[in-house]
Amino acid sequence: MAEHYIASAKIQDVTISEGLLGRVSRLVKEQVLPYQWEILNDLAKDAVPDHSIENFSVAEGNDEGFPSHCIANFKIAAGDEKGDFYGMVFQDSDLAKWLEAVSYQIMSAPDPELEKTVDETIDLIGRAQQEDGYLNTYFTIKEPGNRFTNLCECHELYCAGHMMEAAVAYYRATGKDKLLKIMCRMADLIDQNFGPEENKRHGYPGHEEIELALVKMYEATQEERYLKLAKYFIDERGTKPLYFDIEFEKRNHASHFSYLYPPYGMYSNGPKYAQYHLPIREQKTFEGHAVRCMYMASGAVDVARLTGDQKLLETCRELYRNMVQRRMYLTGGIGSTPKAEMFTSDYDLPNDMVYGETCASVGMMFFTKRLLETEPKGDYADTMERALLNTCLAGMSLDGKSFFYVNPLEVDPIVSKENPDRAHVLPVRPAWFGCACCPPNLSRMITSLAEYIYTIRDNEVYLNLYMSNHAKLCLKDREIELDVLTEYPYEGLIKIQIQSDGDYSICFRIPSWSKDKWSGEINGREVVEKPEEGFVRLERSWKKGDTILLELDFEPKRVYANPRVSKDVGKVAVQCGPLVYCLEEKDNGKGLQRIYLPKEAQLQLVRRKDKLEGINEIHTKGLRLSELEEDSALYIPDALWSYETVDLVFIPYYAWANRGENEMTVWIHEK
Ligand code: FUB
Ligand code: ZN
Repeated sequence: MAEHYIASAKIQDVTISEGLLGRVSRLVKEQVLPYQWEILNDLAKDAVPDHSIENFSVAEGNDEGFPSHCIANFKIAAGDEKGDFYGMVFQDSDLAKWLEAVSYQIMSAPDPELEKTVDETIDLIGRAQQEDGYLNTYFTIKEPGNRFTNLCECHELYCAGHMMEAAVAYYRATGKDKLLKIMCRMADLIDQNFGPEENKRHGYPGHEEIELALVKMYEATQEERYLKLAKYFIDERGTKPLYFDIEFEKRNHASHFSYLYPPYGMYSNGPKYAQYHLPIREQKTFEGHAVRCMYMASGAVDVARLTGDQKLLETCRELYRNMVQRRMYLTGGIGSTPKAEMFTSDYDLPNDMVYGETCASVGMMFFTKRLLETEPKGDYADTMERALLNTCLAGMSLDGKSFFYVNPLEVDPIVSKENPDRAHVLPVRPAWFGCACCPPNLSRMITSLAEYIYTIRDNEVYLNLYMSNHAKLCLKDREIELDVLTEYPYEGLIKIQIQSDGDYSICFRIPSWSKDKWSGEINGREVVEKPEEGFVRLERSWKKGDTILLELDFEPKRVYANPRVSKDVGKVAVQCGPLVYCLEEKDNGKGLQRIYLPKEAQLQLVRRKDKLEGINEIHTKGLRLSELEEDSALYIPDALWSYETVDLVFIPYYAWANRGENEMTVWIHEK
C-alpha cells in the first residue's frame, strides 16, 4: 500500500544489553520461560493460582490448585494419555504463546537444548491434530461434534491464531516448518469452513486474534488465501444479520460461560463486548473487551497495510486517537471495569475499580507497533512506551515469579479483601492464574522487544524506544550497524554510535514530555533539525565512529488529568521521563489517601541502584492530614483538619508490590 517500504527491525538483528530492559529480557529468558514450562507441565506445584471470578478460574471449576494441565490436554487429545480436558476453553493458547516466546528467544540466542524441547512439543501437537487438520484439545476431547458451533464464546479461532503465530515464529527462528505445516492444515480447514461463499459459515471469531495471525501466515508462506481470509474476518464482523445471533439460535442457546455471564455466557454481554455492534469501518470508539479491541485493531492495521485499504486504516487511527485522548490510564492501562474486562465511556477512568489487564497493554503495543509500520509518528511510540514501561512491566514481579492480571492505580489491601467490587484488585501478584493469558503474553512481547525498538522506512531508521542495544539493520540500500548506550529510563542521556559509513537517515524520537526541552549533538556539534511528528531526522553521509548525543528532559514532572476525569480532579501524579511514579505504604506509611502534595514542593530525583533492582526515587516534602481520634464520629460539622509535614518517597509504578502487601496510589491530592 505505502509507497515506502516500512518495516520493524528483526529480532535476530538487535541485541538488547544493559539497563532495565536488558535485565527484564534476561529475567524472561532465565526465570520466566523455564517457570512457565513447568507450569504448562504441572510441575510447579507451589504455584497456587489466583481463583477470583474475574480471572475466570471458577468458570471452569478450576479450583484444585493445578496450575495448567495444558500439556496434559495435548497428550490426551493425541491419545498418549487417558484423562479429561481441564482448564479454560482456550487453555491451548498458553502453550502457543510459550512456543512463540521461546522461538523469539532462540532467534536472539540459539539454544539446542530448548530447540529439542520445542521439537518434541511440536511432535505432540502434530499427534493431537485430527485427520482433517483440526487442532483444538478442548473440542477434540470434550465436544468433538460441536466444532465451530459457538464461535462467540469458545475461542477456537483464537487458539488457532495463537498457534499460527507460534508456527511462524519457530519457522523464522529455525527454518523448521513442521509446526507451520500443521497450522497451514488448520488454516486451510478454517478457510474451507469460513468465507463469503454460500456453502461456508459467514462468521468471525468471538475473540479476535486469528486475523493478525493469518497475516503472519500469509507473510511466511505467500499463500494469498490466508490474507484473504484475514480480510474476510475483518470485513464480516458486525455485518447484519449478526452471525452470533444466528449461531446462538442454531445451538438452542447452549452457552459455555453461563456460570460467569448469566444467562447465556459471553453472548449475554451483547455485541459491543466482542466488537460486532457495527462493521469495523463504522466504529469510532473502542467498545467492549479491551484485549479483543487491541487484537482486532492490530489485525485490521495489518490487513489495511497489505491491501491498501485507506478507509480501514483511517478507522484504526481514529480508534487510536479516541483511546489515547479519552480512555487510557496514565500508566497505559485500558479497560475501566472488571465487568467483562471492558472499556466503558470517555473519561471514565476510576483508579481503584480499574481493570487495566496486562494483556490489554501488551495488545496496545501490538497495535502501536503496527501503526508505526504505516507512518512514523512519535505519538504512537509514546503510547507504546507508556504501556511498556508502566503497565506491562508492572504485570510481572521483579523476580519474574508472580504476575498481575489487573493493574490498578490505587489499592487498599483491606478494601480489596472486604469489598467484593474490588476483589479483582489484588495487592500482591499471584504465582499463576486459572485464566493464565497475561504471563505468557508478557513473555512473547519481551522476547520480541527488538521489533518495537526500530522501524525502518527506506533508508531511514526510526528509534522508537530507547534502551542499550547493538543493532544491525537492513535498510533499503544498505545494511548498517549502530550501538545505543543509555541508562534510560533512569537517565535522559542517550548515546548513538554509528558503526557504518554511508548515506542514510537516523530519526530519533523526542517524546512528548520532552518536546520543550531537549538537546542533541553530532560529534560535538549541535543538532539544528527540529522534530517533525515527534522525530528528529538526521540525513547525513555517516562515517563509522560518528556519535550522536541526545539529552532528554529528566526533571520530575507533575501531571494532571483532564478535569473530565472526575476521579482525578484536584489530584496530581508524578512522572519522570517515561516512568509514572507512585507512593507505596512501605515508604510512606498507611493512609495514602491523607497525603497531599503542596504546589510548591520541589521534586528531587534520587538514583537508588541498591533498591528494587535499581530505580530512581523521587523525594519531596508532603503534607499528611492527621487522623482523628479512634472513636470520632463518622460525619462531623466542622473540618478539624490539621496537617503534618512528611517526607514523601515515590517509586516507579512498575516496581510496586514487590515488598509484600501494602497500599499504593498513583494520583494524590494537590494543595
Ligand atoms: O479470552 C482469552 C483471554 O482471557 C482474554 O484476552 C483475556 O481478557 C482473558 O479473558
Ligand atoms: Zn491477560
